[in-house]
Amino acid sequence: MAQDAITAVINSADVQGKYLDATALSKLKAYFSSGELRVRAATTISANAAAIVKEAVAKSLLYSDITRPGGNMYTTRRYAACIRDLDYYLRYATYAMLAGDPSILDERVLNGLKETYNSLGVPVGPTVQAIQAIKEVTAALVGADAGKEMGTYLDYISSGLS
Ligand SMILES: CCC1=C(C)/C(=C/C2=NC(=C\c3[nH]c(/C=C4\NC(=O)[C@H](C)[C@H]4CC)c(C)c3CCC(=O)O)/C(CCC(=O)O)=C2C)NC1=O
Repeated sequence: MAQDAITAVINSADVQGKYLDATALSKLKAYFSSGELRVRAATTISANAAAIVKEAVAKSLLYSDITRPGGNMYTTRRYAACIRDLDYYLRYATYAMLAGDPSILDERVLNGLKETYNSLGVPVGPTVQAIQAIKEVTAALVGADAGKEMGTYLDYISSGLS
């Protein structure tokens, strides 16, 4: 089950049958105090999602061999599938950023993804490059603090694919 920063600390205290300790409480405090930042970043990202992906693709994949005959992004169908995948990564990273927890990424994005990519010949290296470009474009848009937070979850997807 996907969880969030709150259920994560509660579950781990409950396993021990204890109240939240100082570490758990300070984790929660950090999560609550960054709440407005998270919501503001999510609002900006959702209003600019298509532009973020487009700019990230321009920075990373466009005009490379991958978009030419023989490349995995060649043909409109595959190009569109790639853009759609990047859109998923941005959207689910935004959910995880709001939740303050990466488990939703394991559950809904990374589960079986590597196998799917391998069987379709979708190259992981360029996919990770595009995700890293999304990270840069997003940080430029939402600012350093929220950008760093988003970066955590975009990196989580990158490592899950590699
Ligand atoms: C929400 C969770 C979720 C994810 C993550 C997801 C990914 C996903 N990407 C796919 C395909 C694909 N993914 C790509 C992506 C790329 N090719 C490249 O060269 C680029 C580097 C890269 C974009 C960055 C392409 C081109 C295909 C189509 C491959 C094919 O059918 O030949 C497929 C196979 C089925 C399909 O074509 O729709 C899945 C399941 N689906 C999901 O439901």
